[in-house]
Amino acid sequence: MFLVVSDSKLEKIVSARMRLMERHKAKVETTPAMSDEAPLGSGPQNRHGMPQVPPGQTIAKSNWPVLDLGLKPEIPKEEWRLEVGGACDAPITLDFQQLMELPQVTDTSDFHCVTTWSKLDMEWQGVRLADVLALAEIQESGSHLFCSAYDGYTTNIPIEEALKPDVLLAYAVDGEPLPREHGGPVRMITPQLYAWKGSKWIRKIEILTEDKLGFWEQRGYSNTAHPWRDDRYS
Ligand SMILES: Nc1nc2c(c(=O)[nH]1)N[C@H]1C(S)=C(S)[C@@H](COP(=O)(O)O)O[C@H]1N2
Ligand SMILES: [Mo]
Repeated sequence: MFLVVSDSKLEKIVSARMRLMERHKAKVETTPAMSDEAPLGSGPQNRHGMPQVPPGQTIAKSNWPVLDLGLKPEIPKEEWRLEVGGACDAPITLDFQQLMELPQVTDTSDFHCVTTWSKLDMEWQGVRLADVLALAEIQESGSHLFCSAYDGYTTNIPIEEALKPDVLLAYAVDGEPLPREHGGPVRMITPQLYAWKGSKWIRKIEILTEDKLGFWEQRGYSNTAHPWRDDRYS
């Protein structure tokens, strides 16, 4: 069940993002190169005395912005499924109950949106993606993940990023079930990469033997997406 966004709405969202991308490129051209001693860290303990937020980001203080393609699929948690397949020996489909039977973690991390806001110290509850990938028994040749969501969104990351311990399939934040507008019942988070790499309403993870670009990556967003390197667009 993939939803489809209306073309005009999608076009508006994409063109706003494209204008932001052009603005950023213009700014970078007139700015001296930034040094790259930044840690790839998440959570306060990993900021290593660096500024609180990566270059070009500002802290979203009170509310948590909602960013997506405009559809907010409503998936009762009883109906939510995550398929994991592709280059693995034990493809699986997990339901919510099965997700809850895996080792549970609570982890505090930061959330950086490429549109320049960050939320700090978010307390997530979920399951490490690494544990789910281990269950699926990734083959040696598996090098990238291609994630798809119930709203039709897609995004890709290399396995090395996917295995980082703060990459979660999250179902609760700050002690509350993850609200639908933020990707509930279950979303992925990638605290060490810009937040677009984490699918809300995650539905499917394909393990690939070569990289394949997702929605924003096809539209000029950086494939690597490291916030501390101001690595926004390719
Ligand atoms: N399924 C889906 N996941 C998505 C998106 C989307 O449009 N659809 N947008 C991404 C972007 S650009 C960001 S910044 C974060 C925003 O998450 P939030 O709305 O909970 O703040 O979700 C990411 N994951
Ligand atoms: Mo974003």
